[in-house]
Amino acid sequence: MKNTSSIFLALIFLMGCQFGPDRKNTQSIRLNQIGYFVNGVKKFVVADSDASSFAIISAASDTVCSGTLENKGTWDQSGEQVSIGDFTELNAPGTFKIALDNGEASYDFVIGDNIYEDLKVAALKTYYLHRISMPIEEQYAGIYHRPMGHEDMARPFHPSTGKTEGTLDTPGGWYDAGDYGKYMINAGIATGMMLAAYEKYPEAYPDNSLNIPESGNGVPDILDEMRYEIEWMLTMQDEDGGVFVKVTTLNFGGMVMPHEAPEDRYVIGKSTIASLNLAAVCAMAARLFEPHDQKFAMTCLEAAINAWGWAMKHPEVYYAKNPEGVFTGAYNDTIPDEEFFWAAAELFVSTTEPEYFETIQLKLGNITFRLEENWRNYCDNIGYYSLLGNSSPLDQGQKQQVADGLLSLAKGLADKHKSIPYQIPVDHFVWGSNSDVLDAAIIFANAYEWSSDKQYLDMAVETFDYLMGKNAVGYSFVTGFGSHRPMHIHHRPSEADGIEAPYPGFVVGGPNFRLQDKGPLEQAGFAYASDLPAKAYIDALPSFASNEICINWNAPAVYMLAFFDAKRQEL
Ligand code: 9MR
Repeated sequence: MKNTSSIFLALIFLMGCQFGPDRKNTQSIRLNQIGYFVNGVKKFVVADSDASSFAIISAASDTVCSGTLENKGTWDQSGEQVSIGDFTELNAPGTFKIALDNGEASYDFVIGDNIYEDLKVAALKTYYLHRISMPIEEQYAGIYHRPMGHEDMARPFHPSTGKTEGTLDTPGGWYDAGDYGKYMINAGIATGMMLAAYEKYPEAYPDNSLNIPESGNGVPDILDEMRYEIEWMLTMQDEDGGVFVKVTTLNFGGMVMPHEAPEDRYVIGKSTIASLNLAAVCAMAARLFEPHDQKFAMTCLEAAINAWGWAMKHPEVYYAKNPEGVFTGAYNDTIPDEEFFWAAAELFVSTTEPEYFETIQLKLGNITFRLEENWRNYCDNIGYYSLLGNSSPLDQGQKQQVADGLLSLAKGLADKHKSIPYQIPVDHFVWGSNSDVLDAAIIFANAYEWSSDKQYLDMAVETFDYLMGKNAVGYSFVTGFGSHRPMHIHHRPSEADGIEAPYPGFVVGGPNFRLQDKGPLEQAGFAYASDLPAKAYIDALPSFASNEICINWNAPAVYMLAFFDAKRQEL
């Protein structure tokens, strides 16, 4: 990039002032639709365009800098010819747009030093909006207020729990997604990731930052929100320490508001992996709540130890598939290794007991990123982050082992990032792919924390740009944010509440080449514009496979927004 030169200005003049204010927005410029940090890396993609240079235009229509586009070739995942523009050197705050030499222009964006403040709050506030057993009040939720959803008292046990009679009081928690179920495994990874964000960046969501009912109680709001979920998780523990899998109806229900949805919800399944998720989260909660509420911290610790004990005695009780007659989310998993590692790591950090160290000691350097389905494949990464944290009892040499694994993983992802034309570390787009992209950004964030290597900070920023619009469909993938944003998410309350704009702050699933919803979409008269993997996204209500929202997809966004909040000064 170079600063505005006289040659460039002359060129603009000769081209008939094509960078003027009346140019049309174009979909070929894929930028972060919120904007860029003043001192941070600033890149955008231009797809399938004959442009070769760009200018950045200020709100006063001045050309403040310019540059040439770097051709990155064709991306097999999107079929596009991709160029990158880089205006990192522009470090003036303000509102701008990108103009190309072929007459195309971008949406407006900002350059600032706190660009994500509103998004940060909204991304975590979605969890309040999803609370199950209390009314969501206008003073906290504005136009999205609603009556209480489900009481979830005296819910019958499904035979898959091993119980043939009786009921369970299991109130509280968050709705999982576009459906009204609550699932232990997904609760585990979502809550665990946000507790990890809190442990690392405790200043990101202090008391009074969210305007939730508990704001002002002296406890950081993020902990209050996590507690609402954890208290539900605790109700799911059986007397013997084992943990039930989910509370749902037998089938997914219609597109109605929570308080209009049926109460015929069952407690379903009991498994090793559900128990280990509870153990991991409650072990984290034990140390993080300790300064605020010792009694609750002790309750959590006891629950974690009991759940661990049950899992050790029953290491292969799998919820491999839904039992007959149950059709809600399965979160089926038959490989408990990651969960054993994660739970043991958190229990070790919180208790320093050698028993837990035994499970993790041979795997200290083994962090991996088995892309797809964070709830199934890489919840153990949270354990690795905890082992690197300030409360970790590992000695320096052991920590170095963990860090070496992390840095070698990050280096592999960095190589990928450089080789993929969009400059992101992921080129595999399945159900919930946006969370995979964010989870890769978290790996960069942790690599930066450990190494202070600036390339990882830049890559974390660029990877987040993908979420906000630097992607192959040109959408900001977060409701309520960005110039071109999802409006028709697969989310029952957003559909049924009569309000045009969906709940704000939700990360949608994103491109998914498997198109599991193609049939229902076609029946409803919709069609994916493309089945190329990175373009397999549609902003349509029936698209549960690309346009749903989910608690485990917002959680990594919350983590990254806490990270950016803490690193603003370094950006
Ligand atoms: O996020 C889950 C994804 O990884 C699975 O491939 C998919 C199919 O099993 O299920 C997703 O989870 C859904 C859950 O089963 C029910 N609530 C909505 C979740 C998001 O779509």
